[in-house]
Amino acid sequence: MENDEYRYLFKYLLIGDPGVGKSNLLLRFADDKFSDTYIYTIGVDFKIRTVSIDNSAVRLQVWDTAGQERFKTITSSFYRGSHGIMLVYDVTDMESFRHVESWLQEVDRYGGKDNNFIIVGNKIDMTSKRVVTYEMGKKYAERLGISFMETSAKTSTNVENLFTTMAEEIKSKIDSGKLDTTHRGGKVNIRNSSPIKQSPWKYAERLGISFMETSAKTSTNVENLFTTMAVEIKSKIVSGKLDTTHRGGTVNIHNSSPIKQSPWVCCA
Ligand SMILES: Nc1nc2c(ncn2[C@@H]2O[C@H](COP(=O)(O)OP(=O)(O)O)[C@@H](O)[C@H]2O)c(=O)[nH]1
Ligand SMILES: [Mg+2]
Repeated sequence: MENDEYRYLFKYLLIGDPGVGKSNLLLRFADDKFSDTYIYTIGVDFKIRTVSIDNSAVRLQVWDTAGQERFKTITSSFYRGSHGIMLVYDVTDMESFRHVESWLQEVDRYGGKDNNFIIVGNKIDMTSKRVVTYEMGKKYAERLGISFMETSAKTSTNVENLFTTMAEEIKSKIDSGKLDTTHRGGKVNIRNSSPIKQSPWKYAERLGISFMETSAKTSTNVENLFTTMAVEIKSKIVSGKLDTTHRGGTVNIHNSSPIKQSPWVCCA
């Protein structure tokens, strides 16, 4: 299902150490591809795929991050507006499993607590190199009350399941009123300010225009503002709604003859 009609839009984040397979999980899910080499993600990037959950179209906007090299530079704005976080480790790399805890602390610090979580042990196809057993991962997640799944981006094992299970969990929370998503994607949280009145949202909504409040001084929502706009533009391009063939370069003056004099010399 790749049409543009969708009832739900969920923002997922993929986090975890470098090399655990975050980008490949996303590549497998979004494009059904796998890359044998490390995929270089600069900062953050995302892909979109629409899936069907209980006969409802759910658009998943999945954000991929670069790991360690960006560790601690991923800020609250990245977590803001997200619904689900996939914390990935590599079952052949004990260190990446140990780091799950620091990633959870990191998420906590930046206010990503409201998210649905799942801990993901990836690369289970590499059976002879496995050092983190299923039981270790399962027990750890259970103790924290977090969902757990093992995957292989290479063989596709559980990848579809991973993304749709999380969507099911989020959707059922929304449907049962446990999760308010009204203002997700542009959630404003300005310290010491009085609650935002409904009106600006309503006004923008009535016009069908996106809306966000910011503070350049405190950085509130600034990152979010620019990336949300990028998301919207990119998804329009990806879905073919926006033709960018001639953007940014080609000049096309109807019925004009070629410029005869130097365009720089004018009006002397
Ligand atoms: N065998 C195997 N290799 C994988 C799997 N997922 C990723 N890799 C490999 O692990 C390396 C890092 O993958 P990448 O997706 O770039 O990791 P990221 O840094 O977490 O985004 C690459 O060489 C991938 O081919 C998997 O499920 N099985
Ligand atoms: Mg990556």
